[in-house]
Amino acid sequence: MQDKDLERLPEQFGLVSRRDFLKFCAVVTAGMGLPLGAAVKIAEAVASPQRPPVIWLAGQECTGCTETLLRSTHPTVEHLILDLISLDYHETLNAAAGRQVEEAKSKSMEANKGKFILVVEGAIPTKDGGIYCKIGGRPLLEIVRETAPLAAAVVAIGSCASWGGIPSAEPNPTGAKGAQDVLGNKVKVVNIPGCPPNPYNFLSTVLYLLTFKKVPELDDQGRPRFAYRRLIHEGCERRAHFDAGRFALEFDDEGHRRGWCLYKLGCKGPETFNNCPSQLFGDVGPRSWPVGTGCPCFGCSEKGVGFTAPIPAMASLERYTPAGFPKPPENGERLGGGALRLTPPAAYPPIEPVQGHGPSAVTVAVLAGLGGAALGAAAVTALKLGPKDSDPDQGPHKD
Ligand code: FSX
Ligand code: SF4
Ligand code: F3S
Repeated sequence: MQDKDLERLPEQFGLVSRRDFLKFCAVVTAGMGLPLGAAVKIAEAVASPQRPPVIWLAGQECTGCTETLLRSTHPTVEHLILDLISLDYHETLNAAAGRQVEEAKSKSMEANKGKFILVVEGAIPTKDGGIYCKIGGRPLLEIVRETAPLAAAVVAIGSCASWGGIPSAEPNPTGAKGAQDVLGNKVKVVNIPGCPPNPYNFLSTVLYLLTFKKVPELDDQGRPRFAYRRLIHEGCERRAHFDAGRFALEFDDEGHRRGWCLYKLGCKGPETFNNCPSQLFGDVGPRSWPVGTGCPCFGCSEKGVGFTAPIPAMASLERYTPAGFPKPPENGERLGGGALRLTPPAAYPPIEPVQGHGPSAVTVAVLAGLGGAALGAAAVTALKLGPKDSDPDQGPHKD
């Protein structure tokens, strides 16, 4: 970065110094896979006196998405967010309330038609005309459908807004859906799933929108590729234990205390796309993410996994990494050499050792009959000889 680049920028970005802000921009730039020179472009876009207006709508949610932005530090994401955008409407953060704030929203939408960013937080109930979530007496469904076409970009923050999240879990009594589902194909929504999502993924997306005036490259679920292109399992610090067959089998057992792989406790890292292992949470250093603290990933950001798959269920190992292979082959064949290998190398034992099926009850009965034993005794024998539960704790790599 040249000195002349620095001189073009203000010394302070709100409460954040120029030096800290540029460092932050360099990290964000690298995280998005952009060349380092883009950091200055981002900083310039943020320094622009024209702060883009943001309308932030909230539906069925726990406000964790807003909280995650407000609780970050180094540099304080909330200051950056609040300094670089003009937050014209946010039900949790607005000082005003009621009719006054609804009027302010209408005015901002009118004055900034085609220029504002619409952020949707929370799911949108669609059953019975959307009456299960009303703002200012009107269903959120109606408000989202009326606001989105006027926006320059629509960002769904959190799993609820991206694909329904918790409110859409079975039996989904309110018909909760994500923003893209209720808007159809006319409006493209950028999804930042996670419950809550990582604030840096949101901030990076906003910075990209502001700097390049277009949405970042998205995957087939509308997620920015820079944040969701890899499975958690690919970057997990416990991956070596998975490969070597070392698993925690119970919370607080020896394997758990030693930091072994959480797959057998239901970790959904092998089927969840997100950058949690590298982006981390809360700016408090290494291991500050669910698996790092000993808690299996439950797939909070992945549609069809989080709030859907049973928490103790073992994850499917059949996902493909999109790195180099955006989609698996149509015919269901396995991908070739470049595909991610989710199962351990052949040198190690398989995750679930192949078991013999054991003798069938009929075979045992015949054998028992031949030996002159009664059929009841044969059934008892069959139970004793039946397939054993695998006992992974006895694996060859237990030390
Ligand atoms: Fe959902 Fe966000 Fe989870 Fe909560 O608002 S993604 S329930 S963290 O807060 O929408
Ligand atoms: Fe990490 Fe979970 Fe994969 Fe184990 S299964 S390596 S804990 S992501
Ligand atoms: Fe969610 Fe799993 Fe990351 S539970 S926060 S996607 S580690």
